[in-house]
Amino acid sequence: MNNQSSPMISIQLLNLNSSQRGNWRFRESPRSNDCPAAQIDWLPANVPGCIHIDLMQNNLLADPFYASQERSALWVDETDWEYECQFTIKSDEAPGTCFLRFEGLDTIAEITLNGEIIGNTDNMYIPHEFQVTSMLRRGNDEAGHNILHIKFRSPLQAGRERKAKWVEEGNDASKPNPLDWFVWGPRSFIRKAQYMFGWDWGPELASAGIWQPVQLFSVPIARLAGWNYRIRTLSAETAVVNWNIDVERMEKHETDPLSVQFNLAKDGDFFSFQSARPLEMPTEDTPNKFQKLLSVMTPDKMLSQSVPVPEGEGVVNISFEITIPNPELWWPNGLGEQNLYGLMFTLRSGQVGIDKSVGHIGLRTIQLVTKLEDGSETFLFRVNGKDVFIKGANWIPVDSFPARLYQDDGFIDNSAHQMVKQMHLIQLAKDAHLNMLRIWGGGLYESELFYKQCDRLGILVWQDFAYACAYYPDTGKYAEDARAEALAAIKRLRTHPSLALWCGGNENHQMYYDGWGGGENRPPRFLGENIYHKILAEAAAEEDPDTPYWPGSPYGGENPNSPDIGDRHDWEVWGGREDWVKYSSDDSLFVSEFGFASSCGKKAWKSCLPSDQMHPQSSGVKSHDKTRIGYDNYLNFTAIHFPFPMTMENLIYYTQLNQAEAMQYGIEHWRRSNRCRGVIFWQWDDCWPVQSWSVIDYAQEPKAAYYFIKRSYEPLLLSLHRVGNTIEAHLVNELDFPSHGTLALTLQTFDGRNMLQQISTLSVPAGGSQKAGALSLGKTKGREKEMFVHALYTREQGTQLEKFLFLAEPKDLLLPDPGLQVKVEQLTETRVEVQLKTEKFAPYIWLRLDHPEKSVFNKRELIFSDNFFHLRPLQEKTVFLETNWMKISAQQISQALRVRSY
Ligand code: BMA
Repeated sequence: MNNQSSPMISIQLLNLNSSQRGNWRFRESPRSNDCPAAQIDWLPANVPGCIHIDLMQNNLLADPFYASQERSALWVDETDWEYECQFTIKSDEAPGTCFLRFEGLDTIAEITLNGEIIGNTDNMYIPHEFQVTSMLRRGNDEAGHNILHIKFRSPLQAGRERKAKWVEEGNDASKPNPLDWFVWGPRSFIRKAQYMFGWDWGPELASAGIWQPVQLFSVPIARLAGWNYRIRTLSAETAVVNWNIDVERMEKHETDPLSVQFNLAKDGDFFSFQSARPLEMPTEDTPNKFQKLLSVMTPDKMLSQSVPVPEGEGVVNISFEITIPNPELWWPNGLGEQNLYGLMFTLRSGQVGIDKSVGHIGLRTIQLVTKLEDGSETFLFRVNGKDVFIKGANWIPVDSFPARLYQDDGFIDNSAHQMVKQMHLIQLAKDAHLNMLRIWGGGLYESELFYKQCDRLGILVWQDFAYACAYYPDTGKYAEDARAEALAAIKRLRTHPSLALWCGGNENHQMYYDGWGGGENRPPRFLGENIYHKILAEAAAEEDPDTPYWPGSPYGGENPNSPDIGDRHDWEVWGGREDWVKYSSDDSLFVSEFGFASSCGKKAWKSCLPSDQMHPQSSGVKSHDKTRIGYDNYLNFTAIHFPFPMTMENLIYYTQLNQAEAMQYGIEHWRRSNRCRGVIFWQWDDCWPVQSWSVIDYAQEPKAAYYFIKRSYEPLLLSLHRVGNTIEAHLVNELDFPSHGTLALTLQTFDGRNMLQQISTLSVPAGGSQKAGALSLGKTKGREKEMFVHALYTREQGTQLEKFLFLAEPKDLLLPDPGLQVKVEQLTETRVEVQLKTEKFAPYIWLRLDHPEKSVFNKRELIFSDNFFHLRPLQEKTVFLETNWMKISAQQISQALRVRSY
């Protein structure tokens, strides 16, 4: 939307966020006449924002992320809050029909404009729009003074009241169950991000507020109300695409002559942020940039069409077909290019543009195959007709306060900003060879930029609907609300080529089947079933029939977590108290969750702990472990393989190494199998500083597991595995062409003596996984603690892959002093290399920068090109540090660099 063509007939936007026209304040809500005086009276507020952020900024709440302060924030969620904004509209502003639009309100709110109630909202995930033309005051000075007021109910109290009412009304309900606080608590009754009520990696900060932008806009004649497309046929020669565009005509403009100009341009993916700054938000100016781009496009790269808008009341629909010659397909990361076509729609009244919308599409097909040709079960994603082994991660929201994503602090250069962080985290996923992120059902439907970044980088999105680990009321108004939410989410996200799957939610089927909290306490029926099997399934089939739908995760078979049908979550390891070596007996068709927890890095710890609490047994450290398994159990898992961590540094190092080994062990087991069609580990990121299953912590520091996973997700994987007294080497080739080369398998002592070596030549077909060699361990003769197995695969082209395997637990290895030498060299102003050389075996080399608090080294850009790796005797290795703009010097890096080898 913009007002550049003609202020009289085009859309006019009045931004009501704090940074613009809105003058916002908040207070504690006087509950009733008995309690007229609120404790906290009007104070300045942020919009977008939330109550916790506002209380912190007004020094009324200590940061709940810090030490154990989360516990003293509960009162905030037991309170009702009010927000108010005063703004002026001049006489000549906002002509035509006026709308007040809230992109996101969290959650149960009553909205009043100039004393009149304009609506009640009850869903955090969907935008709310109100026609307010006659309620607005216009005029210069006082006459144009408006007051917008929003009252938010305490989500905890409202949830409890709704639950009581549901039961009173005689509905099916959960029987009293010791786990009711989680599976049948207030969150089941409020359509608000479920993790905000507390999770096994997140604090209980339910919060409330105006978490996304607020806009007032006026539409004189008509507006673009939405667009969609369906690919009818896709071949090497042509793509036939059907378009649907909705135009909303305002009252008295039912017959105005209008048209939509449609432009589609190959390479027009201006959202690929090709600017001096790597990450740029689309701005009001974006359509102009697109226009410029169109003007230099050659006709063979551009398609244009002008389509008349039918007469009618309200929303009218235009549909037409376009044939794109020589289509360039969109592929997931690792399988080809992410070709995008840029789009622009211009709504015209006569010759004057009155509204514009820009976007992009990708040409691809996607299928979820659940039966193979021979009738056997599978769970397989097929993109453009090609089978894809999924290498994924589960995604949780990047902050406990999701409003932080939308706060406008001029964030382009601010690497700590949550939207930039989101973009960066997806880039790291691409770098680590991921091809899918599963947006887990206890979180959000993510920001627009999230999906654009996934489109651009080839990351398929498995989108859960927002239901997780609970029974949900699923009839009457709850059913209607579930449908409205599903339609809004589907209509917003369906145009993204990255969108691969709609899924009913997380672990709800499994919870009912397993009878969490005691099987005898199961409710009389599966509460929520109507949502997953009818409402969501129907909404997806109606509005996005080309994207597959799956009722839940895990799902399939009588036991929804069966290894033989559908997808499976492996929590026998960790949750079921099994150690990670148990992954080797899991022969699932598709593993959509599995993981092992570890400590966050030092930077994250420093952000939330006073220095006297920086030890593994401090109350602050323990309150940043939510894993619900017991802190001792968590550390004892690590102690199976690594020394028990007694210092903070060892807590970080050993728990992270243990997690890294766990993830490598599981991923490579499933990649070697010819049965499993994908792995999505738990979990990619964190929402606060915490010890969790994440592989990148809240401070954006990749853990050891990040580097291990990156190696295990390589398209050509060399994997070592011990079976009894034999070490097997496997090659898994996901490339489009066969791999030929030589494999050297060596048994060597840590001080460099070769005990045994086998060399073989190999040829692994495209898409194949095969056993490439084996080494019998007869020679170790009880000296397993002194030696290791090394595999080196040298491809015909000369590039090499290597892998190591220990024959004893890392904690028991008898390691000589490695004699590690380190040298730092300046390559360019923004690139420095660290050269490493070792005399004897150097395991688990950890590079980090220890630096003062406010140093430039805090920038997330400074990530080592490799880390947490082994060096065999006499091996040399170079690791890079590179930034895209910030100057770094070898001298600074040398001073800050700490190198540790186990
Ligand atoms: C699964 C997830 C999450 C949880 C994780 C770790 O159950 O779906 O609910 O955080 O495991 O326990």
